[in-house]
Amino acid sequence: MENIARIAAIVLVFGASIVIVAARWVNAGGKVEIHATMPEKGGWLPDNITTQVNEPLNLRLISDDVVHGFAIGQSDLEPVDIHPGKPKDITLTFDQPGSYTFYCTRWCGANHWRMRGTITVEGDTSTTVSDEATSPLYLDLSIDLDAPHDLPELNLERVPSTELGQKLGIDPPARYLSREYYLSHTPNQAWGDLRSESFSENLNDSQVWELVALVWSAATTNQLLNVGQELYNQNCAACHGAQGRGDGVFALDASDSPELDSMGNDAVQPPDFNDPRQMYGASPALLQGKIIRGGMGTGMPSWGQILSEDQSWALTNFLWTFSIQDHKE
Ligand code: HEC
Ligand SMILES: [Cu+2]
Repeated sequence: MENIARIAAIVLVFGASIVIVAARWVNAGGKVEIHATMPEKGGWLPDNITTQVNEPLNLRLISDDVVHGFAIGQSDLEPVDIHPGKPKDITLTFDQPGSYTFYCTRWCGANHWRMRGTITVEGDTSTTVSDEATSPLYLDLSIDLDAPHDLPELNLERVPSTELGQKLGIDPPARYLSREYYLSHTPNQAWGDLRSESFSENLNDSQVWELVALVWSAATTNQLLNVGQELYNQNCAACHGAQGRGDGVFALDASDSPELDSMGNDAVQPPDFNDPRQMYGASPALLQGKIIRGGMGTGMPSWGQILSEDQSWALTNFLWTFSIQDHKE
């Protein structure tokens, strides 16, 4: 489907009894020990590792407090859990030079998502299959992620529903169904475009919103929405809430949560993804841009190093399920 790094991995679990013996062998054998603690206590140590392409990198993962998880962004490596008192040895072999982000996959605390580090893989880049580093769509479209996005006044009587849209018996013309149109338009813009079409002359305003729902749902599949949902539950719900209301357990304001303050977060509440006014002034390109670039100093992490591009779009598609009815079957 896409360029996901393939990393050969061997995972070994050591029982407590042989840990000490193994540790001695380790120091002689060129193994890198990585300690994990909650971010307030240091996160990954070290958080910067250098290795060579096609050479095995031996890591010993050790948790010094709670259960953490080790994973590498944009790769097919299965996350490895690290339990306190049970060091885990893994061997990774990278077949492409580059900079890889490793991160924690267990919600170990409010700052969990700050547990990130870098593995630099050195090697001959001339042999690398070209990455074709495409620039993110929000840059191509000159979307300013730091500007507050449009919060349009909407003449909405009900939440737009894909199912009701299908009942109108109107097939939106191909131009609305192109991927380019969907990615670069806000639902509010699409409503304006569809409202001015001759085929919608006899529709009331709510019915035109139903057409917007139809166009948005045509841009995705249930399979992608399922992928998006899984990623959302794993990475986003802790802040944004399982129902997208911005009320996840870690969406505390800083006054409630001194450790957030101490890490320099501004206490910004995540938005309510169910609120059409919040969502309908944003294009998929803008939402995806915020996901991959993240943090405007607000506590919204950046995910560009962790999610593949396809995953970031699957998540973007999924976010609309909160403000469009029957977006997902
Ligand atoms: C640590 C808490 C936290 C996590 C985890 C988190 N977010 Fe956020 N997110 C926020 C906050 C706070 C904001 C609001 C401030 C802002 O826009 O920068 C936000 C804003 C956003 C926005 C911008 C919405 C808009 O209308 O501008 C999107 C989109 C978003 N998050 C998606 C995600 C996705 C997808 C994930 C998971 C991959 C995620 N977030 C994980 C805290 C979080
Ligand atoms: Cu963690």
